[in-house]
Parts: sequence; structure tokens; C-alpha cells
Amino acid sequence: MERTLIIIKPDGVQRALVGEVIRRFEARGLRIAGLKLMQISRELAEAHYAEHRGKPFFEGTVKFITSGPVVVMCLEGPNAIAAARQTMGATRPHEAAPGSIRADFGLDVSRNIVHGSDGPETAARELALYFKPEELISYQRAGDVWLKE
Ligand code: IDP
Ligand code: MG
Repeated sequence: MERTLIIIKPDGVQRALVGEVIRRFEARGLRIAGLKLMQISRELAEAHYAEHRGKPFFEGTVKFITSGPVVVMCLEGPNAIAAARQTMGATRPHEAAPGSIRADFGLDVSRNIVHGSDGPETAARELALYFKPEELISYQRAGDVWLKE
């Protein structure tokens, strides 16, 4: 069982894609362990994108992610990190596979609708930035027995 941090970025919220994005992850089988609407502060955004500090797109990316409300969630499931990245699609929407969120709803890397953790260490670090432990809930859904042996 893995957990991953997903963010529906300000463009996804403003374009009214929240339901559509959650629907795709949920339909695949991923379970929502935490969910909230929030506005990211500059301090939090800089911590989130710390690995990109010094790159030409850092400032623009921080400005954008703090520009409006976002939906943050913790998704849980077998292989949740890789599965969520695949459902999101490649970083650059014009290179993302058709059928992925970024390909189906975007055109440019600067407005690519969703964030998802890229590995187990990143997921643990990012989840701790956005959620208190008690905000993440472990539970079983009735249908979970149909998703895994
Ligand atoms: P990821 O979101 O697929 O993990 P990263 O390389 O970690 O991709 O980049 C983080 C975010 O920074 C991207 O999702 C995108 O919003 C932004 N970004 C990355 N590269 C560029 C770029 O070349 N121009 C503008 N924004 C970029
Ligand atoms: Mg990344």
C-alpha cells in the first residue's frame, strides 16, 4: 500500500476540473485518505518546490501555485505513486499520453493542472508539508476487495 500527494493546481480549480480530476483517480481505484481546499503560502510553495530552486521556471511556478485555491489530496492504493503519475501524464502536456489528465486538459508545461509525488521519499516529505497525521484517514471501502487479490 502506498500514499501519494496530489494537488489540483489553480488552473484546474479555475477551469472547474476538480470533479473530473478526482473522478479519474477514484475510478482507477485510488482511495482518498485526505482532501482539502486551501491557498498555498509562498513559504509552503518554496518548500514544496525546493528541488527546483535556482531553475529558470522556479519563480513563475511558485507564483502560479500560490495564485489561487488548490485542492490537495492524499491518495492511497497499491502502486499509488506510479499509477497516479501515469493517470496525470508527462510533465509537458504536449508530450503526455492521450487519455492522461495533462494531455486531455492542457497544452503547456506552465499550466499542467495537477501535481503528483514522484517517489516514496518525495511522497512522505510532501504529505508532511500539507497534512497533519490526524488529517489522513485509513479505512476500507466496500469495493476495495475487488481491486486487489
Ligand atoms: P512534475 O510536476 O511532472 O513532477 P517537475 O519537473 O517536478 O515536473 O516540475 C515541477 C513543476 O514545475 C511542473 O509541473 C511545472 O508546473 C513546472 N515546470 C517544470 N518545468 C517547467 C518549464 O520548463 N517551464 C515552466 N514551468 C515548468
Ligand atoms: Mg516533480
